[in-house]
Amino acid sequence: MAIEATAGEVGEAQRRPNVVFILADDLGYSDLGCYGGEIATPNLDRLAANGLRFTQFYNTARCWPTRAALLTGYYAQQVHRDALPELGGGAQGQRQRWARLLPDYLKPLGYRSYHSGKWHVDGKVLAGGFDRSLDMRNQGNFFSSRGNQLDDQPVPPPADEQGYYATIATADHAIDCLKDHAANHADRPFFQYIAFIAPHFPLHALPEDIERYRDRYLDGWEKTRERRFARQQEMGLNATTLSALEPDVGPPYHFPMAIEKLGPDEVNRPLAWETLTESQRRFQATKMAIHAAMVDRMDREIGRILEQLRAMNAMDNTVIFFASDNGASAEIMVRDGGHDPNAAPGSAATYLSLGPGFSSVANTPFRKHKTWVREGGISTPLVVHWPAGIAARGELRRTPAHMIDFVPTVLDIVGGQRPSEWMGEPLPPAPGKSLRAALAKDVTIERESLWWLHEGNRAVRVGDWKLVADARGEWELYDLRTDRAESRNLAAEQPEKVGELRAVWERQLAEFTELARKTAPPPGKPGSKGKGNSKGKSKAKDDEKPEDDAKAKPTEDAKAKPTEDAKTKPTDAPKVKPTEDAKATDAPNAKPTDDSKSKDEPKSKPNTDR
Ligand SMILES: [Ca+2]
Repeated sequence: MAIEATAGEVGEAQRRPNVVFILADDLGYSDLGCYGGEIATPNLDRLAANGLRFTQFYNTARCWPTRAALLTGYYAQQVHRDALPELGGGAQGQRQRWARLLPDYLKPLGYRSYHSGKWHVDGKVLAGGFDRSLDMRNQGNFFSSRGNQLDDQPVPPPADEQGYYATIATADHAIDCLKDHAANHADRPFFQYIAFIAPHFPLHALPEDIERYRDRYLDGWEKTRERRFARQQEMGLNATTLSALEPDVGPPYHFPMAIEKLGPDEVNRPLAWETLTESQRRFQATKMAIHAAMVDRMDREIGRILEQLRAMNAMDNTVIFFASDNGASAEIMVRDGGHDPNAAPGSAATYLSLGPGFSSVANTPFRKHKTWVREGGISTPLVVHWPAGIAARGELRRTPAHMIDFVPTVLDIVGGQRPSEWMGEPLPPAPGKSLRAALAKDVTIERESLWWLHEGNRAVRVGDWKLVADARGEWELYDLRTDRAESRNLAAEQPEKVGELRAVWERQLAEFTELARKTAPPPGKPGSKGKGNSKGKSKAKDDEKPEDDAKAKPTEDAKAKPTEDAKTKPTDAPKVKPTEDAKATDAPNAKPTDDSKSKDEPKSKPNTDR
């Protein structure tokens, strides 16, 4: 579908800005220094100081729906990339032919497009309109390139992978694309999409990076959270209180075997730090040190990419965005290469996850984590830097905004537009809004609502009101002007407001279902090839291969992994015996937590996320 630019258009293109979107994986709202974190992120902080920070930018709470929303400009449910109650869809869903990615809209303006890092979109990268790609398919071991693809072709890993680290390799490829662009395509603008797999689990980091944070977190999650919140208050990020820790909210999926493998130092609830043993504290602080090291390293590598942009004299007229695909994760599991408790934490032979204690820190000041659509699951930093196009330096932008806004914002900035049809099929209206006005001034971008649904967790935001429910939970109402901590449920006091927002949520659901139904096979009939959703059993789809490739030694947990459609096919979900559940929470000093509470946690759900 390549539409080559004419010579005249290329001349025009020289004045169009380049666009770089840097996406982190499972990074929390407060992990960057410029959002209150103590992790050293000087490069991103500098971008923020010379640009903008959005305080209410949202993602979809999960990897693949966020990437779909980011690159298509549609809610993931509209393009089969997240499940609808009657239709399925999700990590294996395939976009409709009209659901193009941003590079296809930029190509007519002369843009070249480059991808480095995680993909997790359906289809091949180059078919999505990118000219070059490093597809970081090995997301189970940061120290091996095994399974990765260059321009959609497998590349055998070198015999000696000493010195390989995924975050560095991602930046290396991005820099290589930039150098190639400068050498061979300097007359054209570019769109660069850099999707780091950090700081997603497994917690793998370079020893020297971990060393800088080794003892930093020994005073625990409550104190670290309070310090982050205090810095956020100084910055004036949000008018809110600090949410209370929720000691009965653990990982969203239950893997009792993982807890067993990880040993008695693992703690799967954010219990009071003072109740943990010395050994548990050290173990938990070490996990956070590795998380910090992964973020710190990512920032250093971003620094190298920025250096390359400077060398090309491109910093001024390149719009750089930085965000995270979902909130930090409370998940705890062991898969891929498994976990050797005797290996150095953070090394390739270990498989650690942040877990709910320090994930609550990463998501300061908000509640809950990745997969939930509470503010902790769906809030991300958004840093925007563009010296030639943004006059403000170091300012905050308070308008609510969402990943669906990226495509319309870029098209507005570069003077492009979506075609009205693609190969004879009309493009349905897209829900996002251009944020261009908010780049100039701290204005609110008007819209009817923002909408969420993920694994039964659901929410809608209208103005400053948010209606939210955990899966199988009741609707709750919050006033986000003062309560992004979601601490004071106003549903009982304001039943009319609840009804109003609920109607908006349901109408959107009906609209998205109607659109998706046109292109999805009916439930239970997964036969329609190439247009299907996740209702089928086919696990060997492209976007699932990385797991298999990386799975040198499938662990028991990996084997027990429920399928993507566990929700609609309960029989596919592994049975979690109550006794195992109890065992999982039985870490020494950990007060047995009420597992019945996990009514708002999807049980034994898929972990196809990467
Ligand atoms: Ca993610």
